[in-house]
Amino acid sequence: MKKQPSKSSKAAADVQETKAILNSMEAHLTYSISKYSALATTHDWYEIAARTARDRMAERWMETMQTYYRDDPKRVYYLSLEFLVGRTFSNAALNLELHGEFKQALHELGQNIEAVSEMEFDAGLGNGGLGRLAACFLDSMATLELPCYGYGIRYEYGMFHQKIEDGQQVEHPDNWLRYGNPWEFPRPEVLYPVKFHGRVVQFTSEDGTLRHHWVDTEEIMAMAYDTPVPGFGGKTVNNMRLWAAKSSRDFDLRYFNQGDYIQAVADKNASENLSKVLYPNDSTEMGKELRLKQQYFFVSASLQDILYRYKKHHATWDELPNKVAIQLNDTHPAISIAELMRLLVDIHGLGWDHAWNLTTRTFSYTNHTLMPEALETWKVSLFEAILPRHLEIIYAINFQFLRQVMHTFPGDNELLRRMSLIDENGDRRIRMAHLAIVGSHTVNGVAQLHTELMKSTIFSDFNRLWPGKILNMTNGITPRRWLNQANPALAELISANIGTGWIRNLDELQKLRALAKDAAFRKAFGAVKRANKERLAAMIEETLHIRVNPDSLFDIQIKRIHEYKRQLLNVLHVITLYNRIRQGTHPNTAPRTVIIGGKAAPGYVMAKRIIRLINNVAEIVNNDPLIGDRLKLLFIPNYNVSNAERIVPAADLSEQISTAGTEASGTGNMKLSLNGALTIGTLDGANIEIMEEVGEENFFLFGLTADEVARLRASGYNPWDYYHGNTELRQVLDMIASGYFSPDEPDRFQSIVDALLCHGDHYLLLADYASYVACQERVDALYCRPEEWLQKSILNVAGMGKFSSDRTIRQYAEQIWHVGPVPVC
Ligand code: 26V
Repeated sequence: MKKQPSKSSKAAADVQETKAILNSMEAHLTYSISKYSALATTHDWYEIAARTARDRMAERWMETMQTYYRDDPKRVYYLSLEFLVGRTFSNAALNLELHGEFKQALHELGQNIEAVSEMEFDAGLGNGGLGRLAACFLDSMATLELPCYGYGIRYEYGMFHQKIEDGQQVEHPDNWLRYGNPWEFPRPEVLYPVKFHGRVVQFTSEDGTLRHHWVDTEEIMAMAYDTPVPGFGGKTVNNMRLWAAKSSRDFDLRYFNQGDYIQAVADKNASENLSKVLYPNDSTEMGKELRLKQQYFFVSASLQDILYRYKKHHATWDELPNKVAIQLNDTHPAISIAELMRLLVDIHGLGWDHAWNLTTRTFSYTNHTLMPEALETWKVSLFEAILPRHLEIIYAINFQFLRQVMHTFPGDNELLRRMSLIDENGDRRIRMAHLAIVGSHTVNGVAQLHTELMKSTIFSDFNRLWPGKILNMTNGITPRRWLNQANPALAELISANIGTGWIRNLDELQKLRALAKDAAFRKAFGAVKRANKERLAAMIEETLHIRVNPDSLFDIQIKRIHEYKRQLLNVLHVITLYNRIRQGTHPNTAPRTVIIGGKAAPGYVMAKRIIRLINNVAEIVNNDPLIGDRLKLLFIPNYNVSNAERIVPAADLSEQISTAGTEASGTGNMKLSLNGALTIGTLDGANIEIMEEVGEENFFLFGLTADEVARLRASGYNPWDYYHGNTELRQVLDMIASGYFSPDEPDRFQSIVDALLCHGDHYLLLADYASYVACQERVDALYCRPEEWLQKSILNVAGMGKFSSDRTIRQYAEQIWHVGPVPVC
């Protein structure tokens, strides 16, 4: 094992820098907080440290913006309803390569950097994978020096705070701005009006063309809040611009002069509700008016801002696609396509065909799910009431599009019905995915399998019409947050052995392959994992008052709770182990700690029931004297980005067990493997590519393939066959149904068993059960051979180079956006 001093070595703080940081912090104590240090709370110290870090980004941020303004490169706008950023302080300090200095300066002030960092509220402005991906992308775009902007909504309340009461999820509001947010810069002067409702009047202009006016509208103002996004090394600092709704009443004195002052102020609050809360749903479309208004609100403000910036440099619109690339993060911002058409045609007077040409060369769209129930549609009637002009524009786009389909595939009315932007079955609905595809030049999936399935199933007609339009961009994660920040001890060990190049170029982790054979390295690697497990055990003891054994196998499933992700299959395995231990049929293998974390959408009854089942099973298992330390089951409440940073580094086993063909990519799978967990997984999403990279021998594969799933479903799947054919499975299901885990209410979980046995087991848990349990036996056996386990664990880390979001973003930049780095000088 080589030892080599590393630049990022957190121990070696630069004395000069430390002094400067110390001075800034003392100045902020006086001038920002105005307290004597004896009175300053830990939260005050956080505020002081954050402002000091922010000051260090400000100059580069301004220089970055100035460079973009001066050079006018093609810019990328990432439009997303969600940015799941988490905490910023440690990330900023690390990306500025000043973490050691902050730690030392805080130490000299009598503060501990970890305790100070913990004061920060997560910016939980997202549900799960899609929102976190957007945050990883911002980090990579800045690190790669790309001229990119994130646009979204500044929700006053982010993802709800999950508490577990009586085993059940209870949602509490996430008032994350309660103590202010030192990272954001309000821009009260960056303000755009956004219209809703009203009606459309047609008129003929002087040159004889038919024009449209959208009149009698209600207006809400969008105000910008900017947050700096530092790349690693801190040279480029990009901007994330989030919009907050402000009442237009504030800007229009007439309302206050008309007499009903109280009503005027009350109305003002109503319009400001628009950016109040994030919709905590990521599975089923709910078609709510407020959600549609949120989408249009942020789309309209963002497009006005983008066009304003374009206009500063250009007299005509012809260069728009050469200067502006807009990425639609799922269909949530897809109304952009109709809005850009409206702005170009109605406001700026371009002809329809010209505007359509510019629009379709500007947009590209990422799909994140194949689940039919998550594909967005809007009732035509609702849409018409809120955005009447956009509905007309969508009809016009559809008319032209269907004419093209008809021309290419004459006489196929069924095809027209399937491809139309309007679903005419039942209540008429607008298919936002179809609008996004038709209005974009490129569409992408987020993992190879997902992209292939998009092409062969949900979007097969579009793939036939426009072969080559659908590309794959396999997801990635930022190694800055998910290794350098979350797992400082492992980052340190890796840097000491292969240098720090991996932070920018994750492929360098390959160099660890040789070290997997090095006993001394393995020992050091094992010690890091062990320390991370102790840290997590301490957190668990503090929050759940349960003591777990850090020597046990930490078996971890952290993600949103959803039937397709099959947390229930995990529970079936836990109960199987429980029975085996009690019956004395479990070989005397490694003790296990099964940890599950995740939020259920508040209205998703089955997901909430599964959480309750996990907690009820945990109650029985954890308190059974026959089980002792051999098995523990824990549900970690309020899984979020900062909890993930604690949990991920401590994992031995990563559960990626979705029904093949359902998980578009997964990114938690990447985070866990990057931190040395071995994966037990199906051939689904990015698991397939992870297995290719780390080697089949270092991956626990089980279950049906996506093809087999499709065939089994088509041939008439009968869950009862598996129930009758497997004694252990039958015992497990009977226990759940009989109330073994809910003695106070024996039929509490009947509906869960019914979903499996009587309602078709849509996600084929029973079909995969035997294969899963057998695979878990292989996991157990390997865990009892620690040297081999460690070797495979190291090989997992070594194989993760591909899954850096830097690679993903480079592919988007080259193949979709056609932009290159713009170094800031
Ligand atoms: C859908 C909906 C539906 C209606 C209401 C609000 C709402 C909000 C978000 C979503 C998106 C669900 C799609 C999603 O999060 N997909 C995940 O994307 C990850 C990043 O590409 C990917 O790794 C996960 O596999 C995929 O489930």
